[in-house]
Amino acid sequence: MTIEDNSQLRAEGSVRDREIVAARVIVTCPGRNFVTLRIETRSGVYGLGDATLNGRELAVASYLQDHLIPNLIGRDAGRIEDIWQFFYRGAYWRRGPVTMTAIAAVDVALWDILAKLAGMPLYQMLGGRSRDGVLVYGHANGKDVQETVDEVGRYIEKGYKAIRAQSGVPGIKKAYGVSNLKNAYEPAESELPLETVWNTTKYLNVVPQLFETLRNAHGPEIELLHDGHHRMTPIEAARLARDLEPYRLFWLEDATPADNQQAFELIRRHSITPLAVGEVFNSIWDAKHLIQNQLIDYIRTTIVHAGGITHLRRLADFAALHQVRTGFHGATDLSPVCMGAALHFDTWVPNFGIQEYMQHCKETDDVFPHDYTFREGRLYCGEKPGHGVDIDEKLAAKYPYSPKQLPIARLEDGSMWDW
Ligand code: KDG
Ligand code: MG
Repeated sequence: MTIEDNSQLRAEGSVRDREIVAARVIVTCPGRNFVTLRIETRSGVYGLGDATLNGRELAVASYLQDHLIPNLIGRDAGRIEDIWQFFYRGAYWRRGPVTMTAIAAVDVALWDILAKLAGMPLYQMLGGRSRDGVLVYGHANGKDVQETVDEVGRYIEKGYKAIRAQSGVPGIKKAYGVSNLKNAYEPAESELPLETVWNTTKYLNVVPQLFETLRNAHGPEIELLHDGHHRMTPIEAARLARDLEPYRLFWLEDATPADNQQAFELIRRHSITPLAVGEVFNSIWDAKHLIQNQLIDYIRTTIVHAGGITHLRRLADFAALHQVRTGFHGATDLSPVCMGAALHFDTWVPNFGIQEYMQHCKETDDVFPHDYTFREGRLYCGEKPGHGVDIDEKLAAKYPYSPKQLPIARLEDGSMWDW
């Protein structure tokens, strides 16, 4: 047999090994709901993708089960780009959070398979390390300014170098980002949406006070972040961004809804506080004007909600051309599978900014064994082939789905507002 014959046989063998023979959706609730896609190849090597869309989990599960999985069987798992294009470009109905979350789950599972077959950690497949560890920010909150300041102190003691601070607001019963007990903040807490009441004037009176007290208490070095969670109008957001300038925030997030990307021009005109947005975006088109016009400094869109690694890579490269850095969403409603994939991406991406890190509860960590670790304010992805996150299906089966939706917000006169 010639060398050519031999390599032809090897290539055919690899394609046979990579053939997708099965795929299934696993829905579980170890502390909160998660949807996971598992794709298996003829070789027995399998990959996992996160498909969790908070409060809309079963819509994505159905999109996968009823529409994508039947198209996957028999395909070559190594044709990641073509499969992505098949599901995105091939579908007449494009984009939207449900579609793009389902495509992301497929894409991440395929990257996981490819890296496992290559025997390499995923970051290596993307182009290798750009950094040793990934700077993360934790979540501190309290019922008032002093409690929040104390909580930030506790995060500093735990080694965090960047901390998001959210405080309760006098006159608002349930301010965004503030937990009831000492547990991590978990907004999807009831089967039908909890109705909360919002007042921007009251909020705007507290936030500058919070950051003045934080800087006085904890000094100039710690990186401080804040999430406006889409509540302000553009001119209110501009005012807050300007009021916060003396306290040098790392970023002000979701200052105003970005459905109209031009809205950020007004904030930019008035302030030099860095801006972050995009956790609810699901494609590069949601961010095009914002990035091209340098209206933001950080793009929050992450792997699970925007078409996976294949699409995020394009978004990050486009952002790099305009000095916009990544700052991936990493709340607890994104599963450890998403976190694992995100950390490999963060380890590679040249224009990395920061990664959000809200720790999962023990039940979640037990269902999703993973090899990423936290040390001195940074997360480190592991060296196992793939993205390094697995699922214990027997344990997952002990936590049945529990329907929960995110809250809604109304103004004091009853009008609907952005939550
Ligand atoms: O599902 C919604 C949460 O992920 C979101 O409210 C968390 O805004 C958030 C953040 O910045 O983590
Ligand atoms: Mg946010």
